[in-house]
Amino acid sequence: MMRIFVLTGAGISAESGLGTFRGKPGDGLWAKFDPMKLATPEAFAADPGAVHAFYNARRNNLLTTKPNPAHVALARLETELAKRGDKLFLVTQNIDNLHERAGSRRVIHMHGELLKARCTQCQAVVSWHDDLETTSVCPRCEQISALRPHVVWFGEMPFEMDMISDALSISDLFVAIGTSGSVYPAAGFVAQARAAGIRTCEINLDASDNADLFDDQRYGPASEAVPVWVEEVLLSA
Ligand code: BV8
Repeated sequence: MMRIFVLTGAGISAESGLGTFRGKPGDGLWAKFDPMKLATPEAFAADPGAVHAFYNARRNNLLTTKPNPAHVALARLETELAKRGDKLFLVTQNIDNLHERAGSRRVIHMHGELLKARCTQCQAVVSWHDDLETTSVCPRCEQISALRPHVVWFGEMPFEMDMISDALSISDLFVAIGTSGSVYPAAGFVAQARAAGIRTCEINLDASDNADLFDDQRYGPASEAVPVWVEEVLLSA
């Protein structure tokens, strides 16, 4: 049984019109927001309105975008591998739902999801497509001003780390797509794979911070490079 572990980052959604964290300053959404300052519990405690505005702008933008061929290719890879009794384990750092909308059935959102809100009182996680405000009411416990975006901020523990680590340790191939390799613990997965003797491949627009840790590197826009790579995997498997 062949097991492929794929980690995606902001770069896979760039061609769908979503900003990346370290892209060119001033491109689109990121011109007016500094994610490194706003994606923190401290920022939310100090100025919840500003953090809500940051995520509301991204949520509204997300609802106007669609998956690109890279997302579609990974959904096809999942289906085709399953048909042969092989397995794709897809982990994304992204909080968008483009993998799901492209047809991926199993997606681990280690940094949470933009279209969900979490109640800081009752911990309920609810689907949320509208603007979140300090006046928003929890649909479960009806507490006012207790809802936050269901995303992992800097300094917070990413979700499903045990499951991710277990899946990585039994994989035959680790592929990082569209990630700068600058945020931990996700950026540490390639070193964990290498230590376990697992082959590693990076697909990116250009070399990431930890490019030298990858056995193979493929460069180009994800919407072109990912479908080509998927085709090769399916022809060779
Ligand atoms: C934690 C959700 C600990 C919110 C995000 C050492 C060890 C451990 C931790 C740390 C450490 N040093 C520092 C830390 C703390 C910190 C960290 O790593 N800081 C960095 C800045 C150094 N890490 C954390 O805080 C993490 N938590 O460590 O908890 C802990 C332990 C015990 C108990 C409690 C806590 C939490 C990190 C998660 C933060 N949340 N997102 C939101 O989205 O607003 S991170 C956010 O930034 C993204 O989710 C993503 O993970 C990251 C950005 O990374 P990328 O996805 O790679 O995006 P980027 O823009 O950087 O790169 C885009 C890439 O795409 C580029 O390479 C580009 O070339 C490429 N690209 C562009 N266009 C295309 C393309 N590729 C292909 N095609 C294209 N068209």
